Amino acid sequence: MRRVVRILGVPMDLGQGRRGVDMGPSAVRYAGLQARLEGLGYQVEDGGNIIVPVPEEVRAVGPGGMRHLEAVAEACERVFQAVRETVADGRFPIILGGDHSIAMGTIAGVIAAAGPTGVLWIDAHGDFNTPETSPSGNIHGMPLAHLVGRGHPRLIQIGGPEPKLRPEQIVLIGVRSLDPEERRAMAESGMLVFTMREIDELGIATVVRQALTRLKAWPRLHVSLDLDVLDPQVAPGVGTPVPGGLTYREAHLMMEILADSGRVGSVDVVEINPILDERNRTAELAVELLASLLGQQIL
Ligand code: EXY
Ligand code: MN
Ligand code: MN
Ligand code: MN
Repeated sequence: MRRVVRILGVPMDLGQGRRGVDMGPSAVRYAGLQARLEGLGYQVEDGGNIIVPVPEEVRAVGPGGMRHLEAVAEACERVFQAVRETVADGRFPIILGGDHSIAMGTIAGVIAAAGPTGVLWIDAHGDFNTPETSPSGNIHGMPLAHLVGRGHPRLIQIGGPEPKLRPEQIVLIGVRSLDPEERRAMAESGMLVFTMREIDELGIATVVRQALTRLKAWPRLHVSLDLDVLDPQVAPGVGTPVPGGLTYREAHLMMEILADSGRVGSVDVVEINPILDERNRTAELAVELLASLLGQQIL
C-alpha cells in the first residue's frame, strides 16, 4: 500500500523576535516538496496552512514577559487539531514551520492520535527554557520544556492537561547553544543529549544509532528538525544561526539512517527564514533532507 503524506504549513513567527520564519511554508513548497515526494512514489496531499495571526494584530508581550503567549497558544491548539486528524486519517504529516513553538501542537497531536511516541529533537538549541529562565521571552526557546510539563500552564495544556512527553522518550541531537539555567535543567532532566562534541567524537552514524536504541521502547518516532542544527554555511536562512553545526553530509546520513529504521511517523521542519536565505537554498536543503528521511536512496 502506498503511504500518503499530508503537508501542513504553519506560518508562525510569533514565538521569536525576528520576522521572516512565517514564510517558511511557502519557501519549502516553492522548492518543490510535493513533486519531490511524488517522485519517490508517495501520494501527497497538501492540507494548506493553519491560520496564524500576524504579530501586528496581537498583544506583544504576555504575562511574565512571554512574547505573544495567547496567540502562540491558540495557533498551537489549531496545529494540534490538524495534526491529530492527519494521523488519525492514516496520513504521514510533514509540518512546515514557522518557528519551533509549533512543536507543542504537532507533538501533542501525534500523541493524541497515535499514542506514545519517541521524539528526536534535532536542533542547535535546547528549547528547554521556561518563562523564568528565558533570557528573551521568546517561546521558540521553550517548547521542549512545556512538552515535558515545565513552564506556563497555558502552553503545557495545549492538547490536554497532562504533560505530553517524559524525558526518557526524548533525544536531542546537534546541541551547541544553551542558556545557563536551561543547561542545568537539561542536565538534571534525564533526556539523552548529543551535543556537537559527541557528534565530532563518535560520528553522526553512531550518534543516530545510539539515539534509536535509546528510544527502542517507542516503535513510533517523531522527528522535530530545526534547520539551525546545520552549519550556517550550509543553511544560512534560519532565524537563530549558531556556528559549528552539522555538515550537509552529516545531516543527510542522519536522515538516511532514520529512514532505514522504518519507525519515523511524522516530522516538523522549522525555523527556515527566507528573508535571511540565499536564493532559497535552505528551503531546498530542507526538501533534500525530507526526501532522504522518506526513503530516497542513491542506489
Ligand atoms: N536560548 C535562546 C532563547 O531561549 O531565547 C535561543 C533559543 C532559540 C531557539 C531556536 C529555535 O531553536
Ligand atoms: Mn479527515
Ligand atoms: Mn528549535
Ligand atoms: Mn534552534
